[in-house]
Amino acid sequence: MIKHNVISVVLGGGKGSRLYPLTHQRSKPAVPIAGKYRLVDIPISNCLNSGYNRIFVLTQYNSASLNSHIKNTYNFSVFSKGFVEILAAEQTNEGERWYQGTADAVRHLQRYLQHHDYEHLLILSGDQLYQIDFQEMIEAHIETGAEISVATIPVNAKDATSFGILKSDEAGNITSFIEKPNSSLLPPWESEVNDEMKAVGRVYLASMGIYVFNKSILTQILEESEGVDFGKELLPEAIGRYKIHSYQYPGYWTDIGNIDSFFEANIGLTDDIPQFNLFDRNTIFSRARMLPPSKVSGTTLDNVVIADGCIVAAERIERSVIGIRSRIGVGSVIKTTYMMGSDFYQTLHEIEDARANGFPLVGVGENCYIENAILDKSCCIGDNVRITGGAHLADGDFDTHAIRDGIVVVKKRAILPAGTVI
Ligand code: ADQ
Ligand code: ADP
Repeated sequence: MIKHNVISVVLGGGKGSRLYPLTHQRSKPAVPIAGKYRLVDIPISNCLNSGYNRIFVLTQYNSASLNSHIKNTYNFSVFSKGFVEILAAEQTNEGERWYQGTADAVRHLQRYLQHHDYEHLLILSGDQLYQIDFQEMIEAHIETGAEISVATIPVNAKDATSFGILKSDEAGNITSFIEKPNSSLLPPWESEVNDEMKAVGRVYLASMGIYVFNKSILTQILEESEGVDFGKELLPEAIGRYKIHSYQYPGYWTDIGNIDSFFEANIGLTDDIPQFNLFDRNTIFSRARMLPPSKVSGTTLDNVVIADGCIVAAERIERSVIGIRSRIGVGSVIKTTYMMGSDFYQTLHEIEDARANGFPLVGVGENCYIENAILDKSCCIGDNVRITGGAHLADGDFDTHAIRDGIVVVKKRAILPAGTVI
């Protein structure tokens, strides 16, 4: 039974420049993860699994893939009040204007919220991998009499500089907050944490960028403050003025804002017991595509997550995620790679045509070697291509691919002719 009157807001992304080139042709919430989902499916599924089905997704710009994904995935019955609605910055009536920050995005949403009945606004980041029961968070928010709640998690000193760090009193009230402190400022920000956390140096309490606001408080704060960002302005300004509760989350949570963390989050799914559990009772919702089952011939698969609709004849694949409709040719070896798959199948006729003209087919050709790479959707990798990502490669941006932290990211629909070496 859902007792709470909640609307959720997913902050779908600023420019997404840290995820370039994956965000070159699509908005950040639409970036494909885990072979068959989109980033935005994670926060939305968390909301739906918590019983909260009124959801806005705020994004800087609309993309065809985001729209079609939301439209084709989140359909509620006419008997339900549920909706998932995208609001893009460029679409406001005041003309084209970028959201200046997270709070500014929510300030724009206020107009739309007027027409809805709710008590609590649950604000979520769009680029994180986690499974939380938000009902428990809202329950704690109400029980503690909080006006604002912030979900928090202990982190180590290295990570602490990338997050909002806070201190709370024994009752869990947040007494101070600093956004992304540099390491010289860190020492006084240590918190009391349990022995397990202390043993691994996770002694700083980080904001997960997940907030609950009482309706009237949020309206007041957004009116009073000129700030455009929750972490930089609104939260620090609210300390001491409102009752802000720290909801400490004990489970797995990771921020997937850049290529390196995006790659790690995907490859992490291939671990024997992954920290993020796809095989959970709670469904992660995504588009139901009605694809055929995958067909694998003569391949040794070791810690591989493989989505629907693939045709795989590779020699060996290890520690990799293979996305929908992937085709991988005979003799190829793929290691520690996230292949997103394809949006379409080539027909037998198209395949014949491409072969006759010496064009690589969509997917990975024969006798390729691919390691430490992300292959965006629908790339055409010719036969005998070698991609060996790693620390030896400097960051760079090229026609067909980019290199970020040693990871080779082959761009969407890129064509790598037979024999290419990266
Ligand atoms: P960051 O993630 O660095 O820190 P920010 O860049 O503001 O903060 O992003 C928060 C979320 O909002 C992300 O999902 C982002 O994509 C989205 N977003 C950013 N600008 C947006 C805009 N203009 N319109 C729509 N969406 C936008 C925040 C907090 C920290 C906290 C970390 C936890 O500020 O205190 O520790 O999240 O990840
Ligand atoms: P992404 O998944 O990379 O974010 P989209 O969801 O926009 O991007 O990609 C799906 C697109 O692929 C759809 O617009 C669809 O029309 C297109 N598509 C489908 N079939 C074919 C095809 N046979 N050839 C080229 N494009 C196709």
